[in-house]
Amino acid sequence: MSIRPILIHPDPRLKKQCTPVPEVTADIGKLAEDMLETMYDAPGVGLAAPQVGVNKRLFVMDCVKEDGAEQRPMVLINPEIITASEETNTYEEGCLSIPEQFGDVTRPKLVTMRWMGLDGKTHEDEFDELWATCAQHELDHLNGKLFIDHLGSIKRQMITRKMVKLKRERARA
Ligand code: K2U
Ligand code: ZN
Repeated sequence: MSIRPILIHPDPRLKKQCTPVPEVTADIGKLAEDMLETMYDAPGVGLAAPQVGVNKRLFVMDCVKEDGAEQRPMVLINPEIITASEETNTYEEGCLSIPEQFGDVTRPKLVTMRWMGLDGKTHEDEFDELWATCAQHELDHLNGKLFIDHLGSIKRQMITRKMVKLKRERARA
């Protein structure tokens, strides 16, 4: 397992539409394993493949329940939303590719998703609360969309300017 570098916005690789995964190979398994290790190290509750520079349609997540229930790492390949509730939830989102910046994003409170698992089989499950927010946030990543794209243009531009400055400082370090 290895921890991979996480791309920081602005980066064209974070804006690309990702390509479907035709089959689960050993490389996909290794990528998923590395993504989980990278996510836990960050730390985060989700991570999408384009965030580690791989424009394929898969993400990982592990939104441990507040009651501290056991960890449930999930790998979702070629995920799609099949139903979404009318009812919405607003959550102050962040992103590992946009460090220390936050903004309120409103999304459907409940989503039912279908995906291919590492077992190559089709899975379906309903997600609520943080899991629903996280799954939609990660699916946005696979479509080249960031949470700041749901914010007003002034706040989006302010955050982007801060990230440009951060990347310039990191390059000098
Ligand atoms: O895709 C990512 O950058 C991972 C995000 C996923 C996420 C964003 C907003 C809301 C839920 C999930 C990171 O996990 S951000 C860190 C974090 C940690 C705990 C709770 C929420 C966000
Ligand atoms: Zn993100």
